[in-house]
Amino acid sequence: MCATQLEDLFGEISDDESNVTDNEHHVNNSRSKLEVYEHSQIAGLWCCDIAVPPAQQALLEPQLRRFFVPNLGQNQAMRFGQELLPPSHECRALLETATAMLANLSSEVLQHRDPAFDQLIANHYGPSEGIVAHTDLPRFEDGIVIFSFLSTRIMRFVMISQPHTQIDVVLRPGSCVCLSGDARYKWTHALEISDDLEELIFDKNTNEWTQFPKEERISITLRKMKPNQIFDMKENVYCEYRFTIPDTL
Ligand SMILES: O=C(O)CCC(=O)C(=O)O
Repeated sequence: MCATQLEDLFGEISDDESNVTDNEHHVNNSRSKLEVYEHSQIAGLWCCDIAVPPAQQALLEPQLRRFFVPNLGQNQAMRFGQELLPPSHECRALLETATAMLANLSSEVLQHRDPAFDQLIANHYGPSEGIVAHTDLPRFEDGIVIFSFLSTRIMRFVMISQPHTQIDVVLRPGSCVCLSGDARYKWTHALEISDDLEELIFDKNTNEWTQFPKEERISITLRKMKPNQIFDMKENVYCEYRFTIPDTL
């Protein structure tokens, strides 16, 4: 997809690099004009701070909300196959952006896989909800893309071989991360589960800590199943680990 196509879908995409620190590995993804960089401390974690501009977030919100029935406690939805999202302009753009994130990865296989994604998980979080530390299941290929919507939350990455090495990554609405290689296999990721209604976030631009209210959040995670995976829906692996307090990290 070329820049003009993405701009047709998302409107003008800013090239402003003022929010960027020097030690991040930057790629100005020429295919998409998305400003994508590799996290300076977590190899294979590719970040895009403005993956979905605010106007598109507003258009997507009602479409994403249809995944959930909060009154019935249904806060997670899975989709498999070719039609992961509603067939709208905005959802098509979201999938195109996710595919463009794969273009940053060094593996040509991942860059060109087709379909790029055939599995989706939509998660809805209340302020005290989160997800315990985990790596995604081996049944999924490398190259996992997570979009964040509605509010800012911290995703904590912990290096499995050195559990004291913990890195907090700020996920703002409209941002997107792609987990590959080390980030996918050698680090766990988690969102804090606690009754605290605020989170402390370090702002790398001002070098100051800021308190953010924890609010409702929606995430969309896109993955590709490995071949020949028999997925037993009754197994419901994800629901087992959601919203429970982990013993230890
Ligand atoms: O909601 C998120 O941002 C992360 C979701 C996730 O890690 C998962 O569903 O496995």
